[in-house]
Amino acid sequence: MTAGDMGQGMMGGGPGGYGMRMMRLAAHPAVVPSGVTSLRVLNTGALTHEVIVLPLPPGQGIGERPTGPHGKIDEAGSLGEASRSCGAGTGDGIAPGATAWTTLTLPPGRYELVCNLPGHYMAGMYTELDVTGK
Ligand SMILES: [Cu+2]
Repeated sequence: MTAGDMGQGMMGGGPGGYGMRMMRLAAHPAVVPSGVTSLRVLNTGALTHEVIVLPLPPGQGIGERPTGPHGKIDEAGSLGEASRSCGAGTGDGIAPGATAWTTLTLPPGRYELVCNLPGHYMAGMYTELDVTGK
């Protein structure tokens, strides 16, 4: 999957002003079988990003989580995180051009992959990953 943003050319708009949907996450593939999944994230953007895996509650769509005063969502219940440049698991964020990875065991269900750096979720950094039964 990839985590991207539009690069320096699009950074105007004042403090925190990234605008809507100028950052994105894309999962390839977006549907995987249950069991052990290796998540590999390439940061194609100009900013540092991360990817956190959260279960998607029934009836809830991606992008619907409320953001707090710091522009972050509640990441309680996270099942895994890839945020270490050129490494596995949790780190200080994925530098531009770097790859991060993590290995998860996911039961069937719907998941939301998010970047929870301040303001990034609001800017569109979320995508759905569906896990199917065998
Ligand atoms: Cu981000």
